[in-house]
Amino acid sequence: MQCLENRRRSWVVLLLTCMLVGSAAAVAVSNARAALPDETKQQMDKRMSWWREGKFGMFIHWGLYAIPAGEWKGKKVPGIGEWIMHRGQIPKEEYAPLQKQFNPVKYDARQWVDVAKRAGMKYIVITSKHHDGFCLFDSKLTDYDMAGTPYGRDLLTPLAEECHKQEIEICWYHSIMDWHHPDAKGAAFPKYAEHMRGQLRELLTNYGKIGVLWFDGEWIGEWNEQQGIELEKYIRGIQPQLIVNNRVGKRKRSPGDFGTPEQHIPATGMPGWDWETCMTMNNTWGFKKDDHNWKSTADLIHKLVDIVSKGGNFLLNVGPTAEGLIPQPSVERLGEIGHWMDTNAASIYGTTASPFKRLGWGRCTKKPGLLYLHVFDWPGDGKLVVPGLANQTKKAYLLADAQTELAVTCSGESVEIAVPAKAPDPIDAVVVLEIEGEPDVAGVSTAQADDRSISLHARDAVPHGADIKYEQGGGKDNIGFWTNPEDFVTWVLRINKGGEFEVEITSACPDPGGSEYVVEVAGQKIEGKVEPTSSWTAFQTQKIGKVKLSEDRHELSVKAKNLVGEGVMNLRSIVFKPVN
Ligand code: FHN
Repeated sequence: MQCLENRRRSWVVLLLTCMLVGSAAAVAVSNARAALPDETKQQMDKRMSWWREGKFGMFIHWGLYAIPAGEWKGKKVPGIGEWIMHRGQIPKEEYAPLQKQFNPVKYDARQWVDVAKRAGMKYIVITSKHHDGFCLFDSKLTDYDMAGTPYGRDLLTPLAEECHKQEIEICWYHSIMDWHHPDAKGAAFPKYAEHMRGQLRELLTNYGKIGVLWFDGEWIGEWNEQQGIELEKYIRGIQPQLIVNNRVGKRKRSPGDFGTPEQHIPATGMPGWDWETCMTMNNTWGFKKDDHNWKSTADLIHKLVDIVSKGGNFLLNVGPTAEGLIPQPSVERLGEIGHWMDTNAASIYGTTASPFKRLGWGRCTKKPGLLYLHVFDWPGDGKLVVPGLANQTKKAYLLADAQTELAVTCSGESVEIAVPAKAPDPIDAVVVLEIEGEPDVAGVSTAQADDRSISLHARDAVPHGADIKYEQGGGKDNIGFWTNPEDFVTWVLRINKGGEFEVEITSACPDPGGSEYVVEVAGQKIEGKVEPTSSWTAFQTQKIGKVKLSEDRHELSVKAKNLVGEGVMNLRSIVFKPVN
């Protein structure tokens, strides 16, 4: 069954081809990481395959900071638990003796790996050394490690052994910044860098195959991109299959294999490159006894699905106690996520990003010939509407009940799936839609309202360029980071009732404003100049001209003619209001 008429489809295919060729070219230019000198794309794809397939990992922040657990000398220390030495302004000579108290007698690596595996996590990233410089392993290069604790044993060895046994990838977090080592700042830094390379050699030699080296603390002035490139080369010389995050450098597209947005999900993902959102389950990475602000299981599942639907991985954190226990609220949530994964793992592992810009009721992930429709808001009328899908559809069914086919019909340019009255899963029920060929989504950003007006919103736009992107939160809900006048943005709109329209633009731009731009649609151009407002979040609406639109699909572009100041503008929306 197919909903979109052939004529429209061929036009859409032509339009999309132009856009994809254009954007692919842009992506190819702007997203290519500095390829490793001796690695082809095929080799990198093979090296990244388990990580791209696995999607979901456990982050573990554990160390001496779990002992004070957010309190020092009877006073609560604000902020994230693993930063207590810094936030509490605790001198090294007062903090280091915590080593003599660290005795995680309840640590059970097998139980930790069981918890991760139960949740459906495919890899574990643990802090081998955080900013405080304390090593969770037995290092020959320092006494500030586990050998000097009452526990006396390397904590990473049993975890690595259990991960290898249970076929979970074991990965190391390692902080470049080090508050303890005497050479880790200023002119002595090269000496520290040599020490760090030595410890990385220990971590990549003594524990078997390692999946990822997850660097952090790269922001210090003593560290630069060239050092990152050299360090990446050094560690790959020890374990060539290693995957490395982009904090080996300065959190850019390279060096490193993947981007690391932290505590947030990029609104449109990070098209064209691998990326992983890392996130706490409460508000702290390292254990704090008074942080009970746990995210709900539903929220965590929605975050996992949202991330995967945008092409990313989810690294979800646990902060074990000083005794070696993963907090019970974390264990409970991970068990509930695992229960959801028992039914729905196929819609997560090995999937790729959604072909849809936005779905009002949820998200979509995909595999060849399969769309996994993640329904967060179950339709009350029993009709699940999939907008603008031009593919021939084969059949639909609940992932939880593949034996029962669901009726699929056309409704305008949308596919409608008849679903049960009650959601099979209150958090995220997955409907599978089998389609012919690659997803061919009409790419219509927005349709005409009943009053014939059309509102083009930033979240539905297609940004073109390395920096321009949709941003939200903190008063922003707009196309932003428009710092390169070569970058531009497009929408695709569908006009069912043609005519003449007045065009209004809503934007924000602090003084001086003044960048000039061109709005082009249906062969007509409107030139405009950005009016300054009081800030990047102080939006105002301006009438900028009139256009005539026929009943068809149209692509609209907004391009800068020049750049005055830091950015062209923050663009929130373009609205077409019918004239008379
Ligand atoms: O400063 C660290 C912080 O303690 C934590 O480890 C996070 C996790 O990604 N990384 C740094 C902040 O970006």
